[in-house]
Amino acid sequence: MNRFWSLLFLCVPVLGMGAYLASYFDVWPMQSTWLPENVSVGGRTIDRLFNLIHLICAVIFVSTTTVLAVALWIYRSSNRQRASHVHSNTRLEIIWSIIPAGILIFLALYQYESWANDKIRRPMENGKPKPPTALIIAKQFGWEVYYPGLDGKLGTKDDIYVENELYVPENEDVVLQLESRDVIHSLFVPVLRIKQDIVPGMTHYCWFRAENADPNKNYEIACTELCGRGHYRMKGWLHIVPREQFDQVMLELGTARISTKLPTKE
Ligand SMILES: [Cu+2]
Repeated sequence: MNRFWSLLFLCVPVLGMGAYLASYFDVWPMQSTWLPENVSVGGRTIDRLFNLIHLICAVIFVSTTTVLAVALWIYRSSNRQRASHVHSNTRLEIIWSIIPAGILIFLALYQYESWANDKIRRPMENGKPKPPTALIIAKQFGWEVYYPGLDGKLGTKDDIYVENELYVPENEDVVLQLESRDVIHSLFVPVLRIKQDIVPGMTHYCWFRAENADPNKNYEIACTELCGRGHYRMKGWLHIVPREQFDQVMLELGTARISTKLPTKE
């Protein structure tokens, strides 16, 4: 019976590793459970970081649970060995403090550039921060999307307004201005590896450069902040299209503009 428990503990790293590898290599029964498709330049770095952190966790997880299973096997009660009580081991404590600290410091430095590019260094245009391609106002429960009209400026009368449909040009730096009408929401676009909280009263910016996207596909935009009863249906669609198509869509939306009966930005 004692062996049963050691083997049961050994199942944890074995099954855990099996699931991890099957998911990573897209093998049955874990197909399509790894990361969703990525269509952003910055997303490549984020995926690399994610995979690295996952690998470090996997190594630590497998080694600690294997040691546990082996200890259970060797020191099972039928061996009738008396347990020896050990009080503190300074060298061990120093080792298990230094290794995690080293890993954390390494990760902090390794991700530095990616964080700076995604959160701090906003794309520039003619020496100035690039103006937003669209303003997104989150509300219970949807996304109001505003594009600058012909004057190229947001917050003016000719703004183009659509609900839950975000069009962006491919292979260009895109800046989004994010605001909220009511409570805290969070813009999540899995294929762009973007997630940004939106706090009422604050203006946030996020940016990305989309590549290798399918112009005929609708990519999901979700809210990842539990923002009320209708949170589950707070969904929008991202369309990544070539520049000419983007201009065409803007022209069509501008012509069919219905902003007179819709709220303009206050
Ligand atoms: Cu929300």
